[in-house]
Amino acid sequence: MTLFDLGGRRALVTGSSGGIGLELARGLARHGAAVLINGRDPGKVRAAVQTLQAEGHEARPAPFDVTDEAAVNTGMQALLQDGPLDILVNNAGIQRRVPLTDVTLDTWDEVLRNNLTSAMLVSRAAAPGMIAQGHGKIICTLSLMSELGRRTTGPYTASKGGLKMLVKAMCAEWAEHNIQVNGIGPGYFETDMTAPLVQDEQFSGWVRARTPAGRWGHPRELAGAAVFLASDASSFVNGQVIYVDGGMLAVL
Ligand code: GCO
Ligand code: CA
Repeated sequence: MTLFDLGGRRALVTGSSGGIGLELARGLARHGAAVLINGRDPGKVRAAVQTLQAEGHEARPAPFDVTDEAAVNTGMQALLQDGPLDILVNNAGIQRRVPLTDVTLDTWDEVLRNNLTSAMLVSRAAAPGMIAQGHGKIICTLSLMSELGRRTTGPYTASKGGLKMLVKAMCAEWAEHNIQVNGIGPGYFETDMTAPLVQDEQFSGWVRARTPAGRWGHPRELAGAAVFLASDASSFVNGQVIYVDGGMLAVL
């Protein structure tokens, strides 16, 4: 039994029917966790579960809309029938690139609900069970935009900055119950969310030049930080962020 062993642990990863979320779920499952796959689209959730099961992992569907309070409470009550969660990864998020002078209130609300409010709703539902069992792990997917702004990403940047502070707020209230709450901050990774940027040769070239590692990250390179923060190896790490960005935030 290594420090990183997640055998016997149940992990919910929100927004995990694809992209970074699916890679995080795969990483936790590879270290023994039983993973619950979440997304708004039941079909995509089922497909992701089948993919992970075909790889020999323990995966089950938990489709519900993390932006809708009633859906979260219903969905969480259903999965909590089988007992408290050991691990929650608040990964769900969207990107809407628009100059702040053009942003509509609907778009602003949509981004904040998906990226920030969802984490509060799901964590608020998961925490009582974690408190009762005397342990829990909550991990939030942050971003470079938890630290730095970039033109046309105002709503997303504000949401990811807020999410970093929600990590610290949850740490403040739940650390005494042996719940560790931390963040993972991805740099530029090739996913559906960043596809338009990867295909833009000028932007992609900028990312490669601005990243000390000289390349885009691969989503599988995020799993290690998630396994560390989900395991006993991080039992005294709380309110922190691990940036997985090829050095981008460290170097001008
Ligand atoms: C953008 C990208 C970034 C990445 C990621 C970086 O428009 O610059 O979408 O926001 O998605 O969040 O950490
Ligand atoms: Ca348990």
